[in-house]
Amino acid sequence: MKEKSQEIDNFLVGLLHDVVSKLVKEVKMNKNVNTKSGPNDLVTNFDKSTEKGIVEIIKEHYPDSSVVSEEGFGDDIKSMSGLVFFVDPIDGTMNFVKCHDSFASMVGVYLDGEPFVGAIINVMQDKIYHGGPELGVFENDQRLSEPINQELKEGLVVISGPMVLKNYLNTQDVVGKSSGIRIFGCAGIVFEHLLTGKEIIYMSYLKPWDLAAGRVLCESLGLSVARVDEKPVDMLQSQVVIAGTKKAVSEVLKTVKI
Ligand code: 2AM
Ligand code: CA
Ligand code: CA
Ligand code: CA
Repeated sequence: MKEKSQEIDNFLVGLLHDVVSKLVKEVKMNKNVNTKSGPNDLVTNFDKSTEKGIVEIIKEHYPDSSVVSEEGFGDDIKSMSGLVFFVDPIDGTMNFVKCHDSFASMVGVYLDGEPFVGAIINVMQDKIYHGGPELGVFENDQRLSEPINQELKEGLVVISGPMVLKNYLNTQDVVGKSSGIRIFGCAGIVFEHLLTGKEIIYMSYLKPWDLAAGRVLCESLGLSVARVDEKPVDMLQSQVVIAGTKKAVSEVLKTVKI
């Protein structure tokens, strides 16, 4: 299985580098922007074209796999059996539209429901975070070491803006117990920050493609990924997730009120 995960890891690194070289050219171009569920939920022509390209290449290389993706080019799956690729072509679409640098492309791969390989590319910095439980986690070619298991009071937290503003699930108490809050509007960039120890908690409502790659990488590097209701994480559902150091995640689970 290690050989298979290494092969998929190499495949994802090549695929996301190709995506980046195109997106960097497109970031300053006029974008065709549409709304989805509301005025802050955007999709552009580049989200769609990027996803279409990624899904086609995955299907060409792994024809027996399933693909779950945000903008509708993937499959509708009911089970996690076999090889499942989760694709978020542009994570942080609002940032992309506003020409902020914090956006990413992400692919997370699961084998029979278990985290297998993940890759997140920070497009504007051309840094790719990739690996899996059998490989370890890398920033480009550099192996990352496990972040220090800090307590909540020792580190910064990231919690989605709307959740904190409404004190949803008592999240303002979580912020009060920490070193402070940062908000980036891009799940992939926050996962990058957890892997490199810049922040120690990420709490947000995440869809499967927002979570898939980050969960693989966090768990492969000794970080915890839990559901706020402490049920097992379900990759076929959206859920409120708390990711971060083991100590801080356990403190957040005791602080939130569900
Ligand atoms: P996206 O840019 O791929 O849609 C977690 O907050 C993730 O949710 C973000 O990385 C972003 O991914 C998405 N998101 C942020 N604001 C959103 C909104 N208002 N509606 C829907 N999805 C949103
Ligand atoms: Ca979106
Ligand atoms: Ca996303
Ligand atoms: Ca997206």
